[in-house]
Amino acid sequence: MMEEIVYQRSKYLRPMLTYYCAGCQHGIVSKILVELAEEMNIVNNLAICYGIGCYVAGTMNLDLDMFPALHGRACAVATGFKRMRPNQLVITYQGDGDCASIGLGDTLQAAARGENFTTIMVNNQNYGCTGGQLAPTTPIGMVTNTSPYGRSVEAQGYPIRMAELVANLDGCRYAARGALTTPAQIRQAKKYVRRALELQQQGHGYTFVELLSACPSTYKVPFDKVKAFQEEHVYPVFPTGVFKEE
Ligand SMILES: Cc1ncc(C[n+]2csc(CCOP(=O)(O)OP(=O)(O)O)c2C)c(N)n1
Repeated sequence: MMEEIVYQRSKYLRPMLTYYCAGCQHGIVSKILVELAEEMNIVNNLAICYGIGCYVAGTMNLDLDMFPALHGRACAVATGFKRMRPNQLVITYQGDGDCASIGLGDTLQAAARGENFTTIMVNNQNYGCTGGQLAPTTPIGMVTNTSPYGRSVEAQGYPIRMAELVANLDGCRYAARGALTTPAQIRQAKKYVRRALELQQQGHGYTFVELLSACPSTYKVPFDKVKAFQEEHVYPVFPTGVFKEE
């Protein structure tokens, strides 16, 4: 009987173990990136500037051109890179701690300047790689290592919704938020990243895609409760969709 191959791992995803925790969705973003790089035929013209977080180890899984920035500085580094190489497609790959906390100024200024690159911010609602501390994106009530009684408005204030915030800036042409748990969410998230890259190809200014990842190691719930946890605590705070397209 002939076997029909219906799916193959992208050759740009290295055949090696991942360093991500079980259930982490950074790896799904890796898959989206290599698939889009192949499908859009941009492998030789793509440069990914990554910040500091769990995803630093994950970069080893990708056979794409990548370079690091200091924690929070990816949008500043990518600005210089893109201005020197305007024909190259540039992505900053950042966590919510990297992009929305220490790097918030860099992100908003790049968006306001209308820099022509794409930021992918993976929002796992905490600082994952340093052990699960509270981030600007931690929902009210969520327990982290630095909010053991749950985030409270009195102590830590409100979470920041980055996609909506960036969408308010004139230099931002595209802002969307996707999720990565169900196959339908993953397909939609890939469409958001593709659209951002297409707009960048057309020279349309700053494009931003926030992707909601689970962080089972720090959620402190069993794996089979992660989806329910996201539905109860994460999606109500961070609605998915396109917030700006110009
Ligand atoms: C200037 C500086 N401050 C602090 C750190 C420590 N640090 C490393 S990663 C990180 C947070 C990463 O969180 P996030 O960007 O959300 O990525 P995640 O690990 O959750 O994917 C911090 C605070 C650092 N490396 N450099």
